[in-house]
Formats: sequence, structure tokens, C-alpha cells
Amino acid sequence: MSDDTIISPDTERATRLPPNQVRTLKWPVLDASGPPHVDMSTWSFEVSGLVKTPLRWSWKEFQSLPRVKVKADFHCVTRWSQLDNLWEGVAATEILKRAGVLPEAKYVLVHAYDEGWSTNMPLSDFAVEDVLFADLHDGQPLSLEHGAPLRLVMPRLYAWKSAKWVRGVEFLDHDQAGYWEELGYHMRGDPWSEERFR
Ligand SMILES: Nc1nc2c(c(=O)[nH]1)N[C@H]1C(S)=C(S)[C@@H](COP(=O)(O)O)O[C@H]1N2
Ligand SMILES: [Mo]
Repeated sequence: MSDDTIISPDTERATRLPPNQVRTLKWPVLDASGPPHVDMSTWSFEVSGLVKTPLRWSWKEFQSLPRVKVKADFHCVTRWSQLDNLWEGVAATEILKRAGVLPEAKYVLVHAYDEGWSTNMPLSDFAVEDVLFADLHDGQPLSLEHGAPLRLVMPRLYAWKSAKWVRGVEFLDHDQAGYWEELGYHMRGDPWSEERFR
């Protein structure tokens, strides 16, 4: 692993597994309704809401952004954890820098290509250096079922916050419940304090 890899701080805890999690060696697939059809010729990533500069990138444009590598663990609320993932893609901080988030923005709503699916989190959880929009996992392109072409990775929150098939992020002054959050999942989802439901 090269030295420029960002190490997610939770991977350096003496106890790697959050409470009531079990380690898995085979990466499960979990989602509400399966992969959407994503057409790469019309794919775009949109940054909207409370920003100075709303942005929209095509796949080709998105590929030209500066890239990072992040080593991180992945904890699903259904109690499996997959340790030591190497993700590659574009850092959330890079997107924040380019869009110029306004001071009123306090929350993020992440939109995905599977119809009606979204997830929310505080901006303070999104704006940390180990959050990224990834297209590679352990050196391989993401598979469709794991979120290709691009997924969000939020290493410090439960895995349902790591939106697959992302199509954009919206910055808000209020916390707006996404798909699972509407159904009772936690607005934040910190695995270390077991913020599973609300
Ligand atoms: N767009 C989208 N992203 C999603 C979901 C979904 O239904 N749609 N499910 C979430 C849930 S509940 C989990 S646990 C993780 C699982 O990621 P994986 O299938 O790559 O393991 O994806 C999350 N991202
Ligand atoms: Mo999940």
C-alpha cells in the first residue's frame, strides 16, 4: 500500500469491530431494489442546494478530478463488518472545495439512480478526509451490485449511508430523511454508539 493512502481512523482502534458486529470475509450485497439501469453516455454527478457554484460532471469530466485512496472498514447495520477495504475515487472534501458550500449548509442528502432512494447525514460527518466517491475497490472496478459506476463511502457510519449508484449530493440547512431513515433508521448512524434506529 503506498504512503499516500488515507487511513480511516477507525481501522486503528484496538477493537476493530463496533458493538454487536461480526466479521465477514465475503462481501454481501444489500440494497432496497437491486441495481438500476445506468447509461454511461448520460450519467452525471450533480452538486446542488446551498453551494456557491452548483456543479454537474459527465463521467469523463468526473474521471479527470484529483483522486485519493482510502483504507477503511465497512459496517452494515445488519451486523456484518468487512475490514480493510481499499477504496479509490474522489474525496468528498474535493467536491466541497469545488462547489463552495455556504455557511447555512448543515446537512447532506445523497441521491442515487435507483428510483426514490436517498440517504442523509450531517455535513460534519461528510466533510472528513476518509469520505469518498469510489469507483474502485481493492484495485478492481466496482461491480454493478456494489454500486458501479460510482458509490459514496462513509467509513465512520453504518453502510447504508454509503449510497450506491450515486447521482449527486444536495446541501441543506435541515436534516431531510432518506429512504431507510424514513422507515425508521437513524438520521446519523454511528456504529460505535449503535445508532441503528430512531
Ligand atoms: N442507491 C442505494 N445505495 C445503497 C442501498 C440502496 O438500496 N440503494 N442500500 C444501502 C445498504 S442498506 C447497505 S448495507 C449498503 C450495502 O452495500 P453493498 O451491497 O456494497 O455491501 O449499501 C447501501 N447503499
Ligand atoms: Mo444495510
